[in-house]
Amino acid sequence: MIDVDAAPFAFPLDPGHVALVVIDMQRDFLEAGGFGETLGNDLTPVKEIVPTVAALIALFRARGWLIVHTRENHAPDLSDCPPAKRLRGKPSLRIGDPGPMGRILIRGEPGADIVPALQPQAGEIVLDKPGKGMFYATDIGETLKTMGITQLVFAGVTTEVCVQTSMREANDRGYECLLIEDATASYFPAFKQAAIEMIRAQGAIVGWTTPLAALLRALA
Ligand code: C5J
Repeated sequence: MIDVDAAPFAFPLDPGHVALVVIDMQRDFLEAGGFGETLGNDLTPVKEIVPTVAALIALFRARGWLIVHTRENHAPDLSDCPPAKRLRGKPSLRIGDPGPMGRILIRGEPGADIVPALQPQAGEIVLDKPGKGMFYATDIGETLKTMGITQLVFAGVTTEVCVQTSMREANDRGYECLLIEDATASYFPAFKQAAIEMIRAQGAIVGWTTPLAALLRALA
């Protein structure tokens, strides 16, 4: 075990059983004309973390540790998108509508792909998920179990929605979860901060949090 300086106390990283999960770093959430912007959000905070997420991915690649990239998206016929999700709110474009990067959040469309700077490499898992959480309607649980993964390090967007939901799902399934604070973002910085505090409250009730620098120091 390698002790990583984290909150609320050191995270005991197990090099043989850890994977990185990069949540939804997709063009639809980060780029102009995508779903995030159609909801009226300022993209600045989510774009800012790209270099830190790239450094985290490079760290895992250098050690040959598993990396999972998730993409929130839906089938072209929207059969996996409940009306309650598609019709919620007043976005200028709804899921499935044609936009400047193809149909919004539809599997295979340019906007649903991961941003160019964080493209997955061969051997890494790309997980398409129709929900906020990475375990809902996916087979990732079986895959991680087969690979002997017991710890998940989290990054990506947005902290309080798909990252936090996936961490909570993972925590309930028995994974030890570490969130890299500067490799995650929300359109609402206050929500990011609140999510970080909720995750690590009450003795790491959902998991641990730490900046990338602390993980780098521990693995140096
Ligand atoms: C949202 C996500 N915010 N990836 N998706 O709708 O957090």
